[in-house]
Amino acid sequence: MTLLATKPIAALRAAAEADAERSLRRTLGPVSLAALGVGAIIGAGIFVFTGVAAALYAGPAVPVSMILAGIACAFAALCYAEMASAVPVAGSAYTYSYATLGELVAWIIGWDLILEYAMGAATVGVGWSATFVSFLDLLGIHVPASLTGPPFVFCTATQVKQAVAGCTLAGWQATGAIVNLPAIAVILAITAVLVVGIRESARFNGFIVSVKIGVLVVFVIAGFLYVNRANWHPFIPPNTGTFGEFGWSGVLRGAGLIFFAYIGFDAVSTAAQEARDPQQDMPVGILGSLAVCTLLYCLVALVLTGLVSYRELNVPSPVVMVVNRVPPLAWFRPVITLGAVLGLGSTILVMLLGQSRVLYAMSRDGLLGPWAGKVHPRFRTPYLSTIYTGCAVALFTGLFPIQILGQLVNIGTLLAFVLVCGGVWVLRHTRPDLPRPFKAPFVPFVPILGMLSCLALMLTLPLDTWIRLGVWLALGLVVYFRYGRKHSTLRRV
Ligand code: ALA
Repeated sequence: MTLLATKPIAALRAAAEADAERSLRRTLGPVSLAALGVGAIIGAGIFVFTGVAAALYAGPAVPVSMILAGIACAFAALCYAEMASAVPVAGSAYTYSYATLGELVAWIIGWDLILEYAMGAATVGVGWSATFVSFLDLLGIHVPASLTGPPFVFCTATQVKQAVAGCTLAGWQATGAIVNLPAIAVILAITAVLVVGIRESARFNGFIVSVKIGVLVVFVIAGFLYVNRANWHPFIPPNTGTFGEFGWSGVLRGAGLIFFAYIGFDAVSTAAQEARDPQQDMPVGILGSLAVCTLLYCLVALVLTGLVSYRELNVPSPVVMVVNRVPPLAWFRPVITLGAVLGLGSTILVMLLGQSRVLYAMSRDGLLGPWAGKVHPRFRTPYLSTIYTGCAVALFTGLFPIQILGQLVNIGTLLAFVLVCGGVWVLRHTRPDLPRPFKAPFVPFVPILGMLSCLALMLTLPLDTWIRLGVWLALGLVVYFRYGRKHSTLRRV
């Protein structure tokens, strides 16, 4: 059997029907679909990365970066939706590609999704920690800095030039901190919740989504009153001479980083089979949630860069910092801090849940060891994969700086998008017969533009990030050829 062996879609559907988990079938309209997307999307991207993107790459032009990243996501999202509707089973890009593109591509995507979900959770964990520490400060509880940061940070030449705190030499630098303890604690706590299997109830999720959006809307409205327009000039600060450090290349690199803020829209595409009228509602749901987020993000970024100089925004929780800096907004600090703590917590939960499901699916297919598929006898959750994921994520969130983690998440997710867009195009030729309740419009243009725009965003990321991706994928291939290929249930059948 070749590396291109695919899993029969009929078998997938039958398995899905037998899966008791999937008994819930709702009829989602365009508005509920968009709300689902917005809930999954908003997280550390806006609360944390907007500051970094403005301070290091794009300056006040960070909304332009956001629009560019949003457009790339829109193309990819339409392709995701087609894939999800053609293979209507619970799962992620991993399952879709196994059914359509073959085992090797599925393995690569599954392995790559670890960067999206596990590293994503680690990234948001760091953002959560900074916000939580700021919340404790408000209560008069001060956690020592040595316990709230990574032991090392990576400094670019520009950060050294700008005398960014802690950066005296380019490259890895000791920070004096030992470990990011709150980040580890939140990951372990959420892991415990997932093992016990408390499902996010729809009402609780809805509440957190409203809180997240509510605090950002109030931030925009209240903040606009105190904007100092001088901070927006120059809108695109001149390039420093290095690619990606301000100027248009900086706007592009900013888009490569702020892309993080959009991850999660695939939640809408996975709900394709629950949509009332997928062909009509999915594009509205997906593009609608992307449009709402883009608008909100741009406004937040404008207020952020208008309240203080973009140079000051390279901090772990810029939104909270800015509110703190403007005395008339002091009343808002507890509200936005608590809103961010809750909102980021829910993003971590969704990501850890996604990761354990992908590992579970890979184990069920024989590509990973049986440990990842073990279901707890009482809680009925894939507890071992959840616990291992939680421990690994805790290690990364406790020891690594947020930019390094975030860039790795982005490059991994962008690669998955490129493969999914390519897959949709290929499938139109190889499996024209496949029923597709939702079809991406203007094929092949949409998939091609999706691939090109995601590749362009990947190219804006630093070389180090590419090297890390290469090492990760190489490791994945070793695992596949030494284990997965021999144990694949599809092969054994
Ligand atoms: N889009 C999600 C966030 O910004 C991953 O946290």
